[in-house]
Amino acid sequence: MYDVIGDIHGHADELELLLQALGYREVRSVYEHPERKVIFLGDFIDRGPQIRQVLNIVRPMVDGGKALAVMGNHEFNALLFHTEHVHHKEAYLRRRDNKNIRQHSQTILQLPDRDLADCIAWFKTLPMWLDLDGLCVVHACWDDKALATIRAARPQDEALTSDFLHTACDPENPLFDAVEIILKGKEIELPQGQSFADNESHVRTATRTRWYMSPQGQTYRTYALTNKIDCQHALEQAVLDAAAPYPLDAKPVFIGHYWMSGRQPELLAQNVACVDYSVAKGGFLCAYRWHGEQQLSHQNFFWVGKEPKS
Ligand SMILES: [Mn+2]
Repeated sequence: MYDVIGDIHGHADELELLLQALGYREVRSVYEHPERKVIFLGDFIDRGPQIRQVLNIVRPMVDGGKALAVMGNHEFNALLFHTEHVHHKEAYLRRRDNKNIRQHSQTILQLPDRDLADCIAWFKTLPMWLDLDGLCVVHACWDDKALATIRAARPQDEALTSDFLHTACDPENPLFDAVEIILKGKEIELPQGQSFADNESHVRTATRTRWYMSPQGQTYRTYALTNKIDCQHALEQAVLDAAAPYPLDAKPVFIGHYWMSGRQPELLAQNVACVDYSVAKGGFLCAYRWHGEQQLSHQNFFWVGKEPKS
């Protein structure tokens, strides 16, 4: 059975406290549990102060069979940031502009070049999702069509190739959208003239959606995965047509990524749990202790750290 742990973003102290609270103990410097394994949801790097320590806890657990892990968008971005573009000399697949450098800066500052290269090689081996007996795990969104597109480009979860990374950076190629959906979730444009300010005060005209819900009968406000949108228009037909809600009787799916806030973790649906509670923004590091249930319970959340500010 599994304990699913959300986005860590360089917060090793909280990770150790959480593992200890869940009954994991260090054996020859690797955390393990006699009966359980961790599943890490990705986003190990960037933002926080202890990125190297986090990787030094997570990697030996995964490599030693004490944990599984999927890739987060920050690991994927790091792969692109450090992969040279084959057609553009001295350019990288992820533009090294101020915004992208700022987002990745703590990782670059904290990891010596050799360690960083070693981590990049390891990130390439991470699967983008896990479809296990009784549960599914993905960083941001479970979408069968997107999974099939990625599967076709990476048949056996082999290490990501330079070819794959180049193709995934081409907005004209279906692999681009597929990776965006799986690692960042789905967004919809708000109706003309509508916008909102996100947590970092950026004005946005698109919003992340509650992709797992049926969009029928919903408004922009209720279908958005943020409470900052007031638009009460019904969703446009194109949004309804493009939606692929996650069936209530499907295996439970665990996600991270969404910087949730609140006094305590809540389920998104009876079979959908987000375990990212914003440890890197003063919130807490969260886990779900799964016992095999199809219908999830909010009582199975564990967390350490402060209550996230909303
Ligand atoms: Mn993320």
